[in-house]
Amino acid sequence: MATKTSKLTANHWGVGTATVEAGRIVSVGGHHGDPEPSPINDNIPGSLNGRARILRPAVRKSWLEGTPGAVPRGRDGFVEVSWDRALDLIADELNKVRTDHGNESIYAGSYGWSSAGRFHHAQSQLKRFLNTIGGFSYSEGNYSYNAALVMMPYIVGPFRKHVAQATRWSVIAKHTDLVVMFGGMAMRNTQVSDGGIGTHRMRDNLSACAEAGVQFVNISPLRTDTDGFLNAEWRPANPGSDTALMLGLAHVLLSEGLQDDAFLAHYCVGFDRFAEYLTGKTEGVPKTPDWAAAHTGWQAEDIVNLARRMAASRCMITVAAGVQRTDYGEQALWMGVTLAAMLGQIGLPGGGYTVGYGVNGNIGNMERLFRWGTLPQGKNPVSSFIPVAMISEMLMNPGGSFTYRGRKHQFPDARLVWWAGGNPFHHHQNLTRLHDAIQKPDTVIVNDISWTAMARHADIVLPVAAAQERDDFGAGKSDNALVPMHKLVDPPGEARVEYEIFSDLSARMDTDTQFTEGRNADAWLRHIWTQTQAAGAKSGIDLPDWDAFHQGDVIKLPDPSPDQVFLSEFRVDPEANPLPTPSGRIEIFSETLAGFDLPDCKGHASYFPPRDLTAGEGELFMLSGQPKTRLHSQLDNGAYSMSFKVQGREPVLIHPDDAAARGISDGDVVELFNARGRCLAGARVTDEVFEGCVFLWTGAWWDPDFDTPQSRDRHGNPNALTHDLRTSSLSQSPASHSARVCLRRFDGELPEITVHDSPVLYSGTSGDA
Ligand SMILES: Nc1nc2c(c(=O)[nH]1)N[C@H]1C(S)=C(S)[C@@H](COP(=O)(O)OP(=O)(O)OC[C@H]3O[C@@H](n4cnc5c(=O)[nH]c(N)nc54)[C@H](O)[C@@H]3O)O[C@H]1N2
Ligand SMILES: Nc1nc2c(c(=O)[nH]1)N[C@H]1C(S)=C(S)[C@@H](COP(=O)(O)OP(=O)(O)OC[C@H]3O[C@@H](n4cnc5c(=O)[nH]c(N)nc54)[C@H](O)[C@@H]3O)O[C@H]1N2
Ligand SMILES: [Mo]
Repeated sequence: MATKTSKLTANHWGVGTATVEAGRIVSVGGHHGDPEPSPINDNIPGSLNGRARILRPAVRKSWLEGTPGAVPRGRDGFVEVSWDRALDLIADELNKVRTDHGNESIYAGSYGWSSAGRFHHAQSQLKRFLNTIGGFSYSEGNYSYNAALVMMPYIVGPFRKHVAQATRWSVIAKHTDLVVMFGGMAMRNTQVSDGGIGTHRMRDNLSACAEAGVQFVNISPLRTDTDGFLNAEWRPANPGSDTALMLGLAHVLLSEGLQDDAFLAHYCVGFDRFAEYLTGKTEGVPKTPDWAAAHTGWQAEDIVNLARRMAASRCMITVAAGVQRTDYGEQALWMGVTLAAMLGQIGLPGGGYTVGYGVNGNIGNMERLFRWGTLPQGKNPVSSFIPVAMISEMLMNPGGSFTYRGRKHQFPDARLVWWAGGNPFHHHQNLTRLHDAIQKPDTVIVNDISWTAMARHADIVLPVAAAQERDDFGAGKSDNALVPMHKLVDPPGEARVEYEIFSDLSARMDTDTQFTEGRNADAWLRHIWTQTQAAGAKSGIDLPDWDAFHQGDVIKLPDPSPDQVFLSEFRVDPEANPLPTPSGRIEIFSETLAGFDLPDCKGHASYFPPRDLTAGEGELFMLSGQPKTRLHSQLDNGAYSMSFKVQGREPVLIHPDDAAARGISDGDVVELFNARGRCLAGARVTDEVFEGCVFLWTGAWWDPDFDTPQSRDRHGNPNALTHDLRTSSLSQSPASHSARVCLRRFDGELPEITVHDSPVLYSGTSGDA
C-alpha cells in the first residue's frame, strides 16, 4: 500500500495541509489554526498533475530552425530539448544581446505574483542572476494599485503606509456610524495576501462591525462587493463615475455649509482652488447633485441625502483598488481624500478615508511585526525602465519616449524578454495587441509551471518546480505568520527548482561565485532564516532554529498596532508630525502636479468621463475583477476553478434585463465583442450585477483561435476586450475596469478549449543534435 503523508504548504491564499499518496498530491485542506481557509487550495492537485504541466525544456520550432518569423509566436509548436541544450542556447542569446546591444536590451521586468516562499521567489531569482551579468531593463509599479502608488505621495504620503497603517476594523466596529464604500470590500478578494496569510480574519472582523450596528453603503456595480451578512445598502453607480459622485456630494457639503473649515485650514492646503472648480467658477460647470446624477445614474436627491448623512455621522470613506484601475483612476483617490477632508474626520478613530481595504485579507486587520529575511537581488547597473503597464508600448516603440511622474523617459530597445513568475497574457490588457507586440524581440524566455499563454509565446521555455515541490518558508508581506513549507513531492518530468537552473546558468556565464555565494538551496534557507531570527530578536521575538521551525507548526506573531488609526499622529500635532508632502499637509491642490501641466491630471481632483464611453466601443460596461475561484490565472485548470465554468467557459455575470433583451438564458454560451477583440464566456444571469454592466472574472487562460476574426478567445479572458490605454500620463497605470463591450448569444458550434492541454510538442532529440 502506498504511504499517505500529511504536510504543510503555503500559498498566497493561505496555509494548506496537503495529503500525498504514491508521490502525488491528492488533496490540500486548510490549516487547523485558520477559521476560514480558502477553497482555492482545491486547485492545486489537479493543476500540478494536469495535462498542461510543462515537463521538459522546450524551444519554439521555427526559432530553433533559424526561421523565427515563419510561424508567429503563440501559434508555433515546440521541440523538447535537454537542459544542457536549453541553457546553452540561453547563454548564447544573453551573450549576443549584451555584446550587440548592451544589457539594457534585456527586459526582465518579469511582473507577476509567482508563488509564496521567501527563497524560491522566481522574479528575485531571475533578477539576482541577471544582476550578476550586468543587469537588465526593469519595470516600476504594479497592476494592482499603481495609480495609488504614484498619486498618494503627492497628496498625502506613500501608499504602502496607507495600507500598513490602515485604521483597524476593530476601531471601526467601536467608533464608526457609516462606512461609504466606493468599490465595496469584496470578501472573495480577502482570501489572498501577497506572500501568504496565516489567518483569514476578515469575516469575523466585519461581522463585529455589523453586530455593532455600523452601517455600510456599497457603491459598486456588483452587489457581492460586500457580503450579505453586512446588510449593506447597495447603491450602484455607473463604472468610472465615482469622482463625479463624490464631487456631487462635496457640492452639497459646501452649499449647505457642512464642510469642516477648521480642518481644511489647519491640515490641508488648496481647498479654495478646488472649491472654484466645484462651484463652476473655473471651467464653468458647477458640480451640483443634478450634474452628478447625470453622470452616475443616481437621483440628485439621493446624493443630497447621502451627503447630509455623511456629515452627521462618524464616517469612513473607502476607495477600493479596483476603482483606481479605471480611466483617470487617480482622480477618485484624490477626490476621496478631498471629500474626507471636507468632513474633517481624517485621523479620528473610525473616520476619514482608506484606500485599499479588500486588496488583501490583512489590510485593516494585521501588519507584519518586522522584516523577514530575504534573498538579496544584488545591484542592477542598468537604469532604463518602464512603468509596468507600458509593455506593449515599449515593444512596439523601441527608443520612443513616454511621460511618467511629470518627466520624459525613453523606452529601451528590448531585444531579449525574460519572464519568470508572471503571465502577461493574463495580466495585460488588449491581448491581441500584446500578441502583435511580443513578435518584435529577438528572444523570449519564459519559466513557468504550466503552458500558460505566455509560455506559448516564448522561444525557450523552462519547466520549473511548483511551491509544493521544494522546501521553503512562507511569510506574507503584511502578515504575521511564519509557515514551514515542505517539499511534498518531486517536480514532475524534468522540471527543476529555479535556484538550480540559475546556478547552472551562472556557471556558464562565469558568475556562479556571485550568484550562489557558495551556498546551495538548503544553505540559503538557513541563511535567510537566521536573518529572520535576528530581526525577530530586535523586536523581542524569540524564534526557534531552522530545523525546529521547519519540522514544527505555523508560528503566529501579534499585530504591532492593533488600535491603529490612520494619520492619528498627524491629527494630534501636524507641526511635529508633518506629512511627507511639499507642504507637510494634505494637498487638496498640488502645485507640483499642476506644474506638470498634464492634460489628464490637473492641480486638484477633477472629473474626466471614462474614455470608452465616448469612443462608442459597445453598449455595456465590462468589469473584470479578481476571481473568487483562483488567484489571477494561477492553477486555472484546477478543480475549484473548473467547477465554476459554464460549458467550460469562464462565467460572465449579466443582468436579467440585459440578458432578456438579447435572448440570453442562464447557462448559455455568449460572445462578447468590441473593436479590439472578442471572446466566448458562459452566461450567469443574475440581478447581483448592475443593469448595463457585465462582469467577467479575470484569469481564464487566454485561448485564441487564430483562424477566427479578431482571434476570438474560446475561454473567456476579459483582456481580449480591454483597452491598454493607461489611467493617465502621470502614473501610466493599467485601467482594466474601463471597457465597453457588445454581447450576443453564441449559437455556433462550440469550439473545444485547447489551452488546458500542452501545445504541439515535437520530441526532442533532433533539436538536441
Ligand atoms: N482585466 C483585468 N486584468 C487584470 C486585473 C483585473 O482586475 N482585470 N488585475 C490585475 C492585477 S491586480 C494583477 S496583480 C495581475 C496579476 O498578474 P500575474 O501576477 O501575472 O498573474 P498570475 O496568474 O498570478 O501569474 C503568475 C504566474 O506565475 C506562475 N508561477 C507560480 N509559481 C511559480 C514559480 O515558482 N516559478 C515560476 N517561474 N512561475 C511560477 C504561475 O503559473 C503563473 O503563470 O493581473 C492584472 N490584470
Ligand atoms: N480570490 C482572489 N482574491 C484576490 C486576487 C485574486 O486573484 N483572487 N487578487 C489579489 C490582488 S493581486 C489584488 S490587486 C486585489 C484586488 O482588489 P480590488 O482591486 O479591490 O479588486 P477588484 O476585484 O479588481 O475590484 C473590486 C471591485 O471594484 C468594483 N469596481 C470596478 N470598477 C469600478 C468603478 O469604476 N467604480 C466602482 N465604484 N466600483 C468599481 C468591481 O465591482 C470590483 O468587484 O485582490 C486580491 N485578492
Ligand atoms: Mo493585484
